[in-house]
Amino acid sequence: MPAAAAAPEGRKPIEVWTWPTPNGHKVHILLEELGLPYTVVPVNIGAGDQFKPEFLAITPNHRIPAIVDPEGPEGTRFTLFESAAIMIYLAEKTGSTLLPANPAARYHCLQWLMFQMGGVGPMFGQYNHFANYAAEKLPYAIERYTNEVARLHRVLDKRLSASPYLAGPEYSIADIATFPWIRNPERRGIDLAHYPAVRRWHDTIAARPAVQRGVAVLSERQRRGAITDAEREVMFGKKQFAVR
Ligand SMILES: N[C@@H](CCC(=O)N[C@@H](CS)C(=O)NCC(=O)O)C(=O)O
Repeated sequence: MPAAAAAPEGRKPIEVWTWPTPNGHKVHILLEELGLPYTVVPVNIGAGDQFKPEFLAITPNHRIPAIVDPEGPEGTRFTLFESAAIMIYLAEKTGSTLLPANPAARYHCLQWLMFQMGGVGPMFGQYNHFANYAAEKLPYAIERYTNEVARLHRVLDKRLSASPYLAGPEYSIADIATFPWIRNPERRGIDLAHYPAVRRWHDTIAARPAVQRGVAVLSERQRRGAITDAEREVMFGKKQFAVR
């Protein structure tokens, strides 16, 4: 079980600019695990909120999640985007063992965090794009990302056959970053029966109360059903590439 740092009295809430997607859920889950006070600022990425000036003032990349910590490293307002940077920041800020202090354990944790950021996230995201979002179904692209999604599940299954958690014996931010991408495997054509170690790990993490609270954040705003043409235009149309 993780040793999350106790939240000191009187800490000002961290603003989380977010939406109920895997990258948003990582930060929601971590905040819940750490017991840090936070407020949610919904950024409806299907309606174009990510292009609003107030959000662009926090992140030039117009992607959720981003945070505003009123009590940053110098004790002053501090903004941060990129989910892994946010996770490292929050774990270090609280001295949590969710980012281990021991050097070898810490680098293994960062290794699997980078594996999520550079592999699982982008590849699963491209699978979603071509298989679920793109109006035109391109067989080559769907096959390419179907294969990558399966390959990455095999890598995870091998690791989790040898270790309870991604970084080693303890639950860490690497697990928190990866878990939201493994939830709802049917959306990626994945049957976890073929990846028993991933399923054991998934079920262990899914049972954690903080994880359940984290994935519930903004769940009432989650899209049910297929992407609409209007959402497609916002996310993949001209607007996306017009931001300066
Ligand atoms: N590498 C970024 C990826 C963030 C990202 O892709 N966020 C998506 C939602 S999961 C987003 O904001 N999409 C808005 C858009 O595509 O316009 C991170 O980990 O924070």
